Formats: sequence, C-alpha cells, structure tokens
Amino acid sequence: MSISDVTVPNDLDSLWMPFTDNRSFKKQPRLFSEADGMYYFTPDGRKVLDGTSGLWCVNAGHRRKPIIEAVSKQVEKLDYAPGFQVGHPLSFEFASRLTGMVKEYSHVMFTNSGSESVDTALKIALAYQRNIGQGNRTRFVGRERGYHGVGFGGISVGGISPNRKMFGNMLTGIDHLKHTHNLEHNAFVKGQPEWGAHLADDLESIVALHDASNIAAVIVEPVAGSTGVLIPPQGYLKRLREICTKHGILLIFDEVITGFGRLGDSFANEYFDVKPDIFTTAKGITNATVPMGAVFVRDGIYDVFMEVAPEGAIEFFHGYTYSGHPLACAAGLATLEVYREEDLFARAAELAPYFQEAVHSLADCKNVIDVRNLGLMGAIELESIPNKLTVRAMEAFQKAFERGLLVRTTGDTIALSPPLIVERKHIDFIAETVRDVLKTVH
Ligand code: PXG
Repeated sequence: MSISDVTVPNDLDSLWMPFTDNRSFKKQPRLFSEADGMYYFTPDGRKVLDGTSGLWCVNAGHRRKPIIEAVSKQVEKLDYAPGFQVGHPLSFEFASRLTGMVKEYSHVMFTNSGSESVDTALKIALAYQRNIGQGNRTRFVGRERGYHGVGFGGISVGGISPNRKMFGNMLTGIDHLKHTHNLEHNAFVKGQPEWGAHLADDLESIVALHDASNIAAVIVEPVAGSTGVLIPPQGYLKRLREICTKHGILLIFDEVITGFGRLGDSFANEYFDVKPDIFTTAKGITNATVPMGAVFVRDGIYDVFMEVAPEGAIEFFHGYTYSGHPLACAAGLATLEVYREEDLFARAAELAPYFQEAVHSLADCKNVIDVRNLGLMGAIELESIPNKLTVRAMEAFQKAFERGLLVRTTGDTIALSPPLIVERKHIDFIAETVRDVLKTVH
C-alpha cells in the first residue's frame, strides 16, 4: 500500500499518546492548535493561559519571532549534516555559547531530549571513572521521587514507582537516597525549608554499605520537578557535594527543568552555588521549538578522555544521529539571544517574590495541605481522596482548563511553571483561577 492509498479518517484513535490516560482523553479531547506568547488557542478559538510553559520548556513564551526566523533561515540553508566525523559551524558556535554561560564547565555534548541527556551523563560518568583508573565504580545513586526521563538508565536511577514497575530489572547496582519532601516539618514553607539538610547524610549510609570505591555517581534534580516541585532544604545540596567530593563520587545535577532561567538564574548550580561534575539540560535550551538537550561537563573531564584514548581513536563511543542538529542549534542560538536581550532570567528572579505570594495565597483553599515555591516553580498539594490518588488533582486540571488555564498535575499536586515572560496580571489570573477551581473540586 502506498501513502496515497491511506484514506482512514482522522479519528484520534491511531495515536498512542504518551503519559496519557488515552481512553479518557479520546472521550473528551483537549487540543491546542495555535499558541502565542503566554497563550494557547484551542481549535474552536478558546484562549488558554499557559501556566506550565508547555511541559516546563517554553521558557521564553510561544512562537517567538527571532527563533522562528532563525529556524526558517537554517532549514533553507542546511537541513541536516552528520555529527560523526564531520560537523557544521552552528553546533560549534552553539556549544561555545553554552559553555560561556557558566563558569567551570568547559564542554557540552548534544542530545535530543532530557532522557538522552541523562543516559549520556550516566555513560560519561562510568567511562570517566574507568579512564581515571576507577573501573570498579559502576554503581549509581539516585533519589526517591526523582524523575530522570524514561530511558532504561533514567528509570533505573529515577524514583517513581509506576515508571519502573513494568520494566524488569533495569540497570542493576542502583541505590536511592531518601526524598526530601516532609509535610510534618516543612508544609507551607516559602522558598527553601530550613529543616532537612541532614537527609543528604543518607549518602554516607549507602557508601558504608557498598564502599565508595564501587560508586560512580550520584544523580539528583536540584529541585525535583515532576513529582511536585520538591524544594531542596537549605544546605542539602552543598552537603551532597561535600560527601561526593570526599569519596571521589561524581555528582550529576539533572537540570532539564531547572536550566535556562526557571529559578531566576541561568542554571540551578549557579543559583545554589553548588557545582556538580556533570549536569544535564534540555527543554528550555531551544525554548522547545526544536527538540534538543545538552550535557555539560566540568573542566578537566573532557581532557581525561583526550589523554587516555590513543591518538586516532574515538574517545567516547556515544552519540545520536541528531546530536547538534542544525535546526536545533539555530533555535538554541536564537533562544539564548532572546533570553539575553530580554534579560529573562533576571526577570524571573524579580517576579519570584510576587509569584511566591500568589501561590501561597492559596494556602487556605479547600483540601490544600501544602504550598511550595522557588523561582518560577510553584506547587499546591491537595489531600488525596482515600483510595483515589490523582482524582482530585485531575478534576482541578480539567476545571482549570475549562476556565482558560493550563496547569500540570502530578499525584494530587498542581504544579505551576509559567513562561519567564509572565506578567503580574497573568500571575493574578493563575491564582484567581486556581482559587476558583478549588472551591468546586470535590
Ligand atoms: N530529567 C528531568 C529532570 C525532567 O524533568 C527529563 C529528564 C526527561 O526529558 P525528556 O525530554 O526526555 O522528556 C525530564 C522531563 C511533568 C513532566 O509533568 C516533566 C517532564 C516531562 C514531561 C512532563 O512534570 N520532564
């Protein structure tokens, strides 16, 4: 059968949607057909405020002209070039721009998504340890409630049970730190809680069990996004850094969400002033216009690979067909320019206190058991209906959607992460809409 023979109707059925309750969706579809700035538009012309930057990725807002123009220009000029053994100028230019954004990280490797960035980071960690004569270091440490994408590496170090339970043994040799979410001590704290730095000491117990000489790396999200915006307690990340350094364990930050301005600085490692050895990015790197990710490595890591491999040999056997794709690089360069010209990271920092007050103003709403925030990340946690986990938040999601606001839910938490171009009036609308919705949610 040729393509022209395909005459089946477009009935929503053929697509197996990712991370979606397909049967409910197909009974009651929610579609976006256009977007502009802070808004999505449905096919029937309804305007929906994007309270989540798509999926935490459209940091500069939708359909930005300079990015569109850069991608259009690039596709007219060079649609694709291989990245293995040949290259094209934009990928080098973009890599230089990225390493120029952050001190102490000399190189980046390109990927096409957060999941690929995580797998790449884990593989760099293993290969690096081997290259420095520490080949026994093959274990990884993740954290409960961590999300590191959906590759086998990412779900292995990740700490979300439904993302793991169907998929067998995954990577072996993984331990998980305790998560840092604690309602008893930290409910309704604004910003970083004071209680909880000691939870990092969990790493010492894991080291004691396996011996540091067997552990390659620890991976955590500086702020856990997907499981409901879990803010690191004050001093927690520093302590993890110290323990890793003491034991020769690499520290990896997964900055797929926290990168590119979300906290009001370029990256979380700058915001917290805690420097991991490797950090992963994706999403906001191109404002999500073209899929892309990048893994940053600290000064010295790349050099070890160059020194160890014999002259003429490939130093790291890893890469993707689309690593450094010309359209992604064009989108990325234009995106960085938009961030710079509009000073969007500083803007996020400036708006963070206003956003904080807006989300915390919802603390007295029905069923709310916690409110959390940092930068332009916010979460409102609802008490779950007994034996009906996620039902209450999904009702809130649907009702907000009907009222013209896109939120994200995870478990029974409503997560908010508006584009960094958000204005006070949009923040007011977000808070008012969520307040309104929570009045009627069961
Ligand atoms: N690491 C982190 C920290 C992420 O947040 C990934 C890796 C994987 O990225 P890709 O590009 O492979 O999807 C992510 C992705 C949500 C949500 O609702 C979060 C993500 C993706 C989709 C939804 O919280 N994060």
